[in-house]
Amino acid sequence: MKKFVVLLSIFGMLFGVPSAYAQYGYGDTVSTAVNVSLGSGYGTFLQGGEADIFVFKNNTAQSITTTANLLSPSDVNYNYWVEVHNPGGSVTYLNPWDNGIGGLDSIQITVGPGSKAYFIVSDTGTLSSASYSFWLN
Ligand SMILES: [Ca+2]
Ligand SMILES: [Ca+2]
Repeated sequence: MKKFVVLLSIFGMLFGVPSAYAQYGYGDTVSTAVNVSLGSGYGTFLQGGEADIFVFKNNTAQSITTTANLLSPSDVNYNYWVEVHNPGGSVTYLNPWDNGIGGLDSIQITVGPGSKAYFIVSDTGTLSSASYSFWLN
């Protein structure tokens, strides 16, 4: 556990990410998605049979453009897709480019006023004992 904290701290220093911990069993559904804000993120573990869902809510009157980033642990490939839920009820789906094992998968998105962007993180069949990181910048 101590090692994990140190690694996270180093990561935070490298990327300027204010990291926090998601909890097991947390963010498993759209209704319990973990809030993320611009310039912040999470370092956490993926467990078997669960999803980790993050959400960015644009509560302003302006469109907001941000880049989402998922850094897989060095020994596995995790992926995510984006669902932008618009106030009118429509949903836009986006898939970041997959950079494979240990890769950084990033995508720039624009979230309109009142829209919510959900980020659904999943494994590709293999879980790691190491943490992954997800953040917006
Ligand atoms: Ca979860
Ligand atoms: Ca990936």
